[in-house]
Amino acid sequence: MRVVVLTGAGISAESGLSTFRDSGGLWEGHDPMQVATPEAFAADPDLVQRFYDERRAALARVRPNAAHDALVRLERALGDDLLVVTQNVDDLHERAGATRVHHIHGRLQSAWCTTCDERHEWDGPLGHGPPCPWCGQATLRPDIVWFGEIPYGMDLVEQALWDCDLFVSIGTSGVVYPAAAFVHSARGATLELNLEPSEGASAFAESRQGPATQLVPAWVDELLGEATRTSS
Ligand code: BV8
Repeated sequence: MRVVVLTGAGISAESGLSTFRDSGGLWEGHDPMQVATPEAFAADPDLVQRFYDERRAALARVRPNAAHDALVRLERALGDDLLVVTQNVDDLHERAGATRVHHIHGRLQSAWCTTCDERHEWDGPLGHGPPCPWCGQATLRPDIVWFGEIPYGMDLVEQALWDCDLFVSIGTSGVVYPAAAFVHSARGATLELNLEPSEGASAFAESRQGPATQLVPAWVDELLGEATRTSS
């Protein structure tokens, strides 16, 4: 059973990280086109760096929840037959113990030098213009895929969607592309787990509503239960 799981901000909501579009979500605080675009970074780098410095600092105040933990249980059972493709830039999947995670929109804890093109693990702020550890230039930007930029590892993702037996989408509104179109590339069965039906809910064979910390552990139990039953 090869499974591809897509996650969005909804899986980290119960850990205390605000989502993008829900009321009080990030976007209300900051106009997305103001902060998550290369144009915005060119126009006002301090604003964009502050936006991401705040979110990077917030990671220290939150921890993975039962939904992240359940996906680690699934990884332990499926091994290489599981791939978690996340739109999230937080590190909660990895802090739960996940190893098979691909961040298509980058990571808060990575800094990218626009002079030497090197990427560096980064926990602190970038707003004060620290030098690049490799070339020394003060040209480090958040290693985040902004609107208008090409998501990371699309070939890997498209191949996994083509090969999968089951595609499951968790905690995403289905508004941002190309992630919102993955359900159409998935050749296997499709399932959505979300607080409310997403924009693309009708494209899924099944759509369940509820909080991720309840839906995801229950679904993993079900899948592993099935796996145990069919293998015995
Ligand atoms: C690109 C990083 C070319 C930054 C992000 C086609 C049609 C229309 C537009 C486009 C199109 N193709 C491209 C575009 C343009 C654009 C786009 O999609 N615009 C939208 C706004 C219309 N896309 C791009 O620019 C992309 N680049 O297309 O390049 C290309 C494409 C393919 C191959 C080669 C080249 C780049 C997009 C990436 C932008 N960066 N994030 C940052 O984090 O600051 S996007 C950002 O928003 C997130 O990463 C995420 O991807 C996205 C959506 O957010 P969600 O994660 O879904 O969160 P949201 O708040 O929206 O929803 C939360 C959901 O969870 C809700 O449904 C809620 O009900 C649920 N929920 C809440 N609590 C819970 C819960 N569920 C369960 N339990 C809970 N407790």
